[in-house]
Amino acid sequence: TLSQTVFADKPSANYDEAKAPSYTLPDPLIDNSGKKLSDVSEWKSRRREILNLFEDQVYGRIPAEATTCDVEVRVVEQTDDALQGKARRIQFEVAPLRNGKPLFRIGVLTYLPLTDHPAPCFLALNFFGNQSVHADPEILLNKNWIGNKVDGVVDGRVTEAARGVRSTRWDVEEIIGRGYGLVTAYYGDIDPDRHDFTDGAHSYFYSEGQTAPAADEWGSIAAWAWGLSKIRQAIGENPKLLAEIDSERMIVFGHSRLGKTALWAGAIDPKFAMIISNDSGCGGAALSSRAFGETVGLINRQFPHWFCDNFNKYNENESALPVDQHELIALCAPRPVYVASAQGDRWADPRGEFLACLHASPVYELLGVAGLPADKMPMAGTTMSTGRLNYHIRPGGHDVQAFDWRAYLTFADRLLPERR
Ligand code: GTR
Repeated sequence: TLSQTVFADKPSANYDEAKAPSYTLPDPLIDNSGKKLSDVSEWKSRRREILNLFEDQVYGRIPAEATTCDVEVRVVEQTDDALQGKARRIQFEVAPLRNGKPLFRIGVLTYLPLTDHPAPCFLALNFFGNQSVHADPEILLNKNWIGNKVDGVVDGRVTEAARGVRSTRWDVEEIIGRGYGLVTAYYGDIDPDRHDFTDGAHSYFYSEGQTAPAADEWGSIAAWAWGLSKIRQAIGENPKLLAEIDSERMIVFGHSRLGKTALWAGAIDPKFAMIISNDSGCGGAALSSRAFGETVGLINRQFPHWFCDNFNKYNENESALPVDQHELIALCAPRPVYVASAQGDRWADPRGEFLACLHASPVYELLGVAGLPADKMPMAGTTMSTGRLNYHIRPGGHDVQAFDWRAYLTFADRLLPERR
């Protein structure tokens, strides 16, 4: 399956702390000219510099036309009697527009608590289609190509047997019971996860004659992050959805490659109120400089379409990186960010994920809020109860489990802004 077995320790990687290279991280509070920031008013322009570096060197720039395009919403299905009468379900489509015409459609599934006010929501992409999230027979089956292997996906197409195949990763009842909604879409509706730039979001925004993104233009992670932002935009502009979903209290969440995506979505879209990265690893929350577990070279060779081509410059050459992933977390400041690891997921470098939070903390402090409330890795299975940056490592493997969801819900209870 996509979880433990395939992505456990891989022999080609280093797992020995003693063999991790020594490195000096770029300081988020020293600007490109070498000047140390002395005042919070200087953060805005420093943030722009860091964002530019990530755009040019890591994830790639999203074309301006894609960033600014309008979106259309089409509600497809709705009931107040979902999940044995405990939830409202709304299924809708979001279409980016050009000249008023839909380019393609992203299918969105929403479960909401039966409250009388718009609910704060987790917005998350999924790996296997919306029907994988819950066994609910009314979820529309995904019709697009799915490359990941799972029960019920036959020759890249979803069948009835693919209902609920990843329900253990989505604690829908717990989320609803605690007063939150879940908004989810299949990442392949935005861009199929394969090394092919003739399809998906990229293909709609090429300039005349262009067939692939330039070296500093968006890879698939940036496309997925853009899709998350478009879904948020669509909700924020639609009166019907706004009555159900509190668009100012949307938490962007993702696991693994989609955890990398959630962090980048938080960086490019300041309207996400909170950001959660579950086992995101290399190119997500883990420091690239440590070259522990999955490295820049390993990820670029296995997934040449995820990042922009410029990122290849740092294959086996991490010391040349002008940014590292603690600065990705810093781009989200002062918004709350939760980073989670799993003990059995050494491929994702749990210590590197912890250290990225630690080294993002000074930016939170400059902005006048508490960052990570620890300077040593916490014990496995424990959570933190203060700070706007939180981290845990739980026992078990590369996965999303009930422990993770409970920690995220408690974090959201504590730190989401008050309802307006
Ligand atoms: C792996 C990849 C990881 C992680 C994982 C996943 O193959 O090496 O970076 O993204 O896929 O998304 O499950």
